[in-house]
Amino acid sequence: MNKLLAAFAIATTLSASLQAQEVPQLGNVLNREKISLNGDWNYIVDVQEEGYYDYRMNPTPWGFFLNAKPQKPEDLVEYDFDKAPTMSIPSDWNTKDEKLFFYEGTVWFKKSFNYTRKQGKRAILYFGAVNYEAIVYLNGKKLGRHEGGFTPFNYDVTDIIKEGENFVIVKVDNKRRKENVPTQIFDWWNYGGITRDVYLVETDEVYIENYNFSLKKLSDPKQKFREISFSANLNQKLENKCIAVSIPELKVYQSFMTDNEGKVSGVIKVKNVELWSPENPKLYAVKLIIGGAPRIQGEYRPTLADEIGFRTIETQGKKILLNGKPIFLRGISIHEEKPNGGGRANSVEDAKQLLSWAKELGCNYVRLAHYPHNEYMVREAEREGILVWSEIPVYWTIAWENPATLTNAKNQLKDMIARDQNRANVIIWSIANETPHGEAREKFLSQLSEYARSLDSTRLISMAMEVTSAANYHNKLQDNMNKYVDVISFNQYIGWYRDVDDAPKMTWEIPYDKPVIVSEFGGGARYGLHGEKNQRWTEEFQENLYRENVAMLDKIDGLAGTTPWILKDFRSPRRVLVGTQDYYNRKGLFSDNGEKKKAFYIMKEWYEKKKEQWR
Ligand code: GCB
Repeated sequence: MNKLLAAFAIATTLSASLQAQEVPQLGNVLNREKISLNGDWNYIVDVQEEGYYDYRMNPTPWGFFLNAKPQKPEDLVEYDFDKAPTMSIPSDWNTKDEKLFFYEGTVWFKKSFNYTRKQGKRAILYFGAVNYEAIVYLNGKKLGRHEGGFTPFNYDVTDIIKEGENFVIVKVDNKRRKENVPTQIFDWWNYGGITRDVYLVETDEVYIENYNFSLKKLSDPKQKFREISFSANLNQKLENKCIAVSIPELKVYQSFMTDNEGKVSGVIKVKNVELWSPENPKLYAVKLIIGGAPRIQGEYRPTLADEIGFRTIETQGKKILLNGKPIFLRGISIHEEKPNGGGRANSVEDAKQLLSWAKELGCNYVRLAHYPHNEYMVREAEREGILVWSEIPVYWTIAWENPATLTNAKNQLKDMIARDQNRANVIIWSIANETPHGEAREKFLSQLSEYARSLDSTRLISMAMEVTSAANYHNKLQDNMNKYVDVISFNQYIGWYRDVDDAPKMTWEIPYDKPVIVSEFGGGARYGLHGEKNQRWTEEFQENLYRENVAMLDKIDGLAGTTPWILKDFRSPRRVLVGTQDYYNRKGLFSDNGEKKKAFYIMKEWYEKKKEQWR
């Protein structure tokens, strides 16, 4: 046996006794004690997955995850992470390395770091998102595989992390596949990589995994106090542990005892609570304390802090009620792309810039399309009083009949909800976009919507549908999925993909007693290209399309909101028209460099009117 093989044998025997495991998502990671593993990671582009499969396509025990080094001069090791280039993480590889602009395949990433063990602490390796598939290793030991490019996942590595130097290796694969979620084709850039933050979270042995606060609807208008449902769970099934909730501004200090599942739930009564709304995005400082208040001054009690807003959301006939009052959602659709140029947005600054444009447009609401965006975006929107529609990438023609595809979609839904369940601004979970009618789709989506409701019964469920019949300028929405949603949403492209100049003639029939959101409309324009209003790609064409569309939307009965497509031009491999598109979908109200197109002002004016009408 050569030395490498011997080392591998020892490593595997040793590791057999040591455990690392995927654990349920940690809620509120941003406010936990943690070490950032962001920064420079070495990377190796591996087109044929040489680092994973041998030449017979069997997984190789000699994979790159070992981070092997030659031990003696004659040893053959055909890779070396330490000689490989570095990429700053989080990022997408497409805009970080020009050779990888169109790349779809495997890239290996490695980060070495020093760790000092702390008595009584657990170490949890957390990834905000990796697109699309991640296989993660710590010190050569596999932690697990995660699928889905926009949701967090984490592994408890307490037993295998070492004092001193450690290395994490991630095999990232963004190949598109028919059975994936999203499926093989979609109209946005398939940015690959470790696209969100990586942390080593340090928790206590017993910690709060996740928790939920939600304001109950008023049961009696004369009620003097409000009720907040609260629940939380520990990482272990420990009975009779105390979890206290403190909300000083509301004079709340309340203790709950865990059941034999390590869970607590109950009701907190509050007086004079200021409700969260776009006009007053009030957040309360909240603390969760394991063990309750220290009886002895200075005694350690594990504490998790958050800022929580309280509001209710519901529908009544064709109205959406926020805090019991009808609201019109003045929205805009947004892709998770940096405000200037392309590339995945991944920072607070990106979120602030994108949201400031939405605000300038007059928005109180955004559709975060077509997948869960990063947590900074949702939290920043919450601080700024912007409501959110959040969705999973069940987009176009998913493999409806494949059980693994449904499981994958459910996991993404569960993880999206787990992360953002305490954000007051998130009001709608959307489970699909523009999916083709048929029995298999109905079975799939009905299960998904029931699952969403079982995870969160306090928010609205929707999906972006399509107009199914349009004869003699009469548009009728007919979709069997109507019974599974609270809000009827649909995309329509009158004036762009169909019926140019016919918007004024259109009539609408949406035969459901539910609020209506037009989740997309719009058309393309190249910023700075001017001409007649009937000339495609000019700003004037887009401006006219918006003018006609908003006039038409005013005729839709039950219209409760709109999210035109889209805030900013975004990269898409489907948009190949040279000189005009250049791999950008040009439907933005802003160009890819953040310049306003003329249509922006049409939309802004209409939203000013809506604001007045719905005051
Ligand atoms: C749609 C899709 C969106 C596309 C858009 C377009 O209906 O939902 O993802 O980007 O149309 O520009 O065609």
